[in-house]
Formats: sequence, structure tokens, C-alpha cells
Amino acid sequence: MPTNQDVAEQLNLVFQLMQLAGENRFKAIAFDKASQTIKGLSDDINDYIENKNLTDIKGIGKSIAEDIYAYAETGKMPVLEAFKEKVPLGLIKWLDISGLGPKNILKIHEEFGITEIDELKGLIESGELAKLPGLGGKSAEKIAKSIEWMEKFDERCRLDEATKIAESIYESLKDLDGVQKIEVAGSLRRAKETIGDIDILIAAEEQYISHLFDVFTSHERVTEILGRGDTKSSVRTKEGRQVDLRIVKPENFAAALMYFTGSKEHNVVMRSRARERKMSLNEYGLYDLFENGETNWDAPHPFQTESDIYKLLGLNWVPPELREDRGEFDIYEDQEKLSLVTGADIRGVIHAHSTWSDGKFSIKEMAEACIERGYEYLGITDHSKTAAYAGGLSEDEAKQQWEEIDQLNEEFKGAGKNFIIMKGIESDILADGSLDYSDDILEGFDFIIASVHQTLDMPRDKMMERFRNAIKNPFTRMIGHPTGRLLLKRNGSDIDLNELVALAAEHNTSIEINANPLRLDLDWSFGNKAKEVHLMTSINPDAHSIDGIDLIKYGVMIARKGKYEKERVLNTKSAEEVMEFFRAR
Ligand code: DGT
Ligand code: CA
Ligand code: CA
Ligand code: ZN
Repeated sequence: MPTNQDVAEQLNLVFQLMQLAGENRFKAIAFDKASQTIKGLSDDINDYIENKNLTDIKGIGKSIAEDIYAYAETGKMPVLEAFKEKVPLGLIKWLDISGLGPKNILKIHEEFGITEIDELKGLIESGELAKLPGLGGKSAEKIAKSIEWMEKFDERCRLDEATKIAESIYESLKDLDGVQKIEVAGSLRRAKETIGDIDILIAAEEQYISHLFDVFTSHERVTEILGRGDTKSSVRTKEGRQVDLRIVKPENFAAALMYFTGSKEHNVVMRSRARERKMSLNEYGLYDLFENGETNWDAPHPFQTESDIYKLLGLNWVPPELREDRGEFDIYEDQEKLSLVTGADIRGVIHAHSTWSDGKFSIKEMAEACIERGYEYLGITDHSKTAAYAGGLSEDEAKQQWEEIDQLNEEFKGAGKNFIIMKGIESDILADGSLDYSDDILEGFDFIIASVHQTLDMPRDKMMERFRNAIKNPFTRMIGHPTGRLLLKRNGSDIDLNELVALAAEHNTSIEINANPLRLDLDWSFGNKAKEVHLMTSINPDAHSIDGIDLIKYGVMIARKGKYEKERVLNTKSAEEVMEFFRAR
């Protein structure tokens, strides 16, 4: 059975191919509208398909209804298949190239028989494209430039990059005249590990809008104004990120904030909850429904805050990080509240490197930076001997390091400081799953983080065997960055993370949430499993410098998104409790 999304996607493809094929504009637009309608539909399209009453949906005409019935029955939409014969799907991407309209796209395709943007780039480089009648050197150059930008800005960016941009724009707007409320919305408010564009929302009366947009579009980071309308402006920053600013009436703010925070999946459920209660939820507010199911714009339900809207739909306020339709409705329907971990709960720093391996600062400097930040302990974990490229510690060096730590702890004690350094190591997990030292050395550490740093690309079953051995080793107290992914750069190992989470919990071992924004590994999406099996995590900066310590804040965002409550985050506990956990193997 197709989902609403499937049907919407098929119709959207038809729309795009029709544009390319030079089909009648109004005919094409009908498909676009139908696609959007179905995307926003709060009921299951299959109900309509079964009852053969698709045309009851406003915006779905008879012929499009027939196309959808056929698609549901055969898995193929005849009109789409027909257009695919005329225009290859690969050309759809070309529509995003500014300076290249549908007519020229088709012309280039027919002339050179190419369908990929890379092939188009080749044509431009060889000078072939400029020779095509009606194009010329200038157009070719413009197209090349546009492809370059498109490829550059097609990407998403990391959470920390987006946070910094959003903070600086937020700061420049928040105190301006007329700004009653301002919030960052979208995926950034939901603390996704990567961000497409940044969404900011302001509540202001109409007379202030124009000035606010002036300030926004002339922000020092802005290199390009992508669009400016009455209620929304979009810009490109020098980092290549898109930022959307929407300004809404104060009375619509809460509903708009909820809508533009998303996720789309969360919104879909919210809208259907509204419908079940004979209401319509949209970006403006919550309204009564007429008998015929349409929105009665004259009958708004009063609300002040997001929380009011959730209440009206039978829910407690759902923290933005959880709005992904991944079980949050069940939890917040029961009036239950999760006491998600916060930055203020963090009492110590686990997983940090010093000059003994590849860190930039001495243990003492790292410890003092922790004290300055109000932390109570530092679990130093330099690399182990196999990680020679990262200055991994030999057995002798490990022993020398312990002496230095003992000395420093004496000093802190003597100075009356409530602070201790724990003797850890980030031991490589070798190919067979064993740790990197003999047991008598392993015994000397307070705790061991076991991480994979080499041959991350073993087949899944081999990789799982490797982790299984590492977890079963009683010296392992924590697994470091389990997949080894580098966000937007490198995929992590192929492992069954649900199984890994269960295995760690079973052996009373923890799995870190590596807070480095490049990693954010363990991924938040395994939070449901972690909650179910009571996995202990630890929000670890993997700091290689003093600044690195402050990455903990991104780990906290991800831990919240993964539904971790304070009790299941090791470094919210006292030094004694942490040591107790380490000893209980
Ligand atoms: P991103 O930018 O890709 O990291 O992800 P978001 O979630 O920030 O997505 P964006 O910027 O396209 O839209 C912001 C929010 O606005 C999104 O989370 C939910 C809402 N929204 C936007 N378009 C739609 C839509 O077509 N349907 C629904 N239900 N919500 C939408
Ligand atoms: Ca966004
Ligand atoms: Ca956006
Ligand atoms: Zn590491």
C-alpha cells in the first residue's frame, strides 16, 4: 500500500517531467497542487483509494484520481511512465540550475544524449556547450557557476556550524524595536545532528516588519539575498548556509513556532490529532472545523503558548528535540514528563586527551580548565599503544602517567580543591576485539574506554564479533564513538547498533555519546532502544584541547534528543559514584 508521501512524490515527479517536456503549464500545475494537497493530507490516502472517493479531496480531479488508483493497484503511475519515455528522470535535477530553463535542458539532452550534471559539466569544460545555437559562452559560464554553487550549497552543515550562525543572527535581531518574541525553529531547534537551512521566527506587528527585514538582510554574514517577501526573507551567509526569517503576528506566534519547528512527521500526527478533535491545526492556529471538514477561520481556539496547543490536543508540552514522531506521543500523552538531562546536570568530564598522546594541553592544564568550568572530575583517556599515529602510550608511559596523575591529585587535595583526575585510557579495539594491553596493565587504570580506530570497514558480522569480544572483556567500561562516523565526511562502520546497545546494557558497560559535532556517536535515534534496556551513557567531549571540553553542550543536545534522563548519564553523577560504576564490572 502506498503512503501519502509515496503518492505525493509520484505526482511531483509528473509535474517536474511535464515542465521539462514543455507540457501545458496548467496541466502541469494541477499535478503540483495535487501533490501538495496529498502531502498535507491528515488522513491515510488508502482510505480514499479503497472507497474510490479520491475526488472528494479538494484539488484532486477525475483524471489524477484515476492515475492514483492505477498506481495503488500496479505500483506504477501510467502518466509518469509515459513521461519517463519522453524525458529521463535524471534531468529533473537540472531544473535547479539557475539560468537553464526546461527548453534548453531538453535541447541539450537531445543534442548530446546526456542526463547527468557531471556530463553537463564536461560539456561546458570542453567548450561544446557554448557552441550550441542559442546558448553561447556567457550562458555556459553562468550555468557552470550555478552548478558550482548548487553543489556547494546542496550540502547540510554540522550542528555546531549552524548554531554559531543562528546565534549571531539571533543576537542581532532580538533587541530591535517591535520584536516581541524570537526563536530559532526548524531542525536546529530539534537539535538534529546536521542542518539543512536555519529557520528563525519573530513575533512583531506589521509596522516593524520592513525594518526588521532590512537589518536581517544586511547582517554582516549575509552574502546574498535569496528572496524577500511580506512575511519571509531568505538569505545566504558567507558560510554558504541559507537562513529563513519569518515574521508573524504575535497572536499566531505559538502556532507558527510549532509548525516551523517540525518535524514534518511530528506535524502530521499533530494535525490528525486536531482533526480527531474536530479542529484544524495549521501555521496560524487551531480552528474549528465545518461539517464538510473545512477550516472555520472565524472560530479560532484561544492559546498563548505551544504548551496550550499541546494541552488542547491531549498532550503535555513535547520538548522540541523529541519532535520526530518516534514515540514522543505515547510518552507525553500519559501526562508523563521525561526529566531529560541538561547542561547543568553535568558534573565531570570523561574522555579527554593530553600531550601524553595527541592532545594540545598537559593533564594539569586540562584539569584546571575543568575546575574553572565548575566540573568535579576529569577522566583522562589518552590513546593506547597501537594508535602510534596518535602518540599512543607504551606500558611504561602509562605507568609514568599514573604517577603524574597521583601527584596532581595530591596537589588538588592539598589546595583544598574538590577535584580528582581519573586514570583512563582510550584503548583501541584490535581486529579480533581484544584490548590493547595485557591484563596487568589494564588493571592499573581506573577505567577503559574501548574504541575502534582502525579497519572500520569490516563486514557487519565480523565487526559485531569484534564488538562482542570487546564488550565481554571485563576491563571495558565504556564503548567510544561506536560507528566511527565523521558527519558529512565519512560513513561509520556497518554495525547493528540496537544489538550493541542491548549487549552493552547486558554486560553493565556504557556507550558514550561522543559530543564532538563531527561524531555525535552513539546516534540519538537508538535512544528508544537505550531507554528500553536502561543503557548507561556518558556525554563525552573527546577533548583534544581546552576548547574541546565545551563541546559537551552538543552532546547534551543529542542526549536529550535520544531521551536520556539524568539517571542514565554517568557524568551527571559524583566522582565517587562514577568510580563505583567503573569498579562494578
Ligand atoms: P532541514 O532544514 O532540512 O534541516 O530540516 P527542517 O526540519 O528545518 O525543515 P525545513 O527548513 O524545510 O522546514 C522547517 C519546518 O517547517 C519543518 O520541520 C516542518 C515545517 N514544514 C515545512 N514544510 C512543511 C510541509 O510541507 N509540511 C509540514 N507538515 N510541515 C512543513
Ligand atoms: Ca530548516
Ligand atoms: Ca527553512
Ligand atoms: Zn577516539
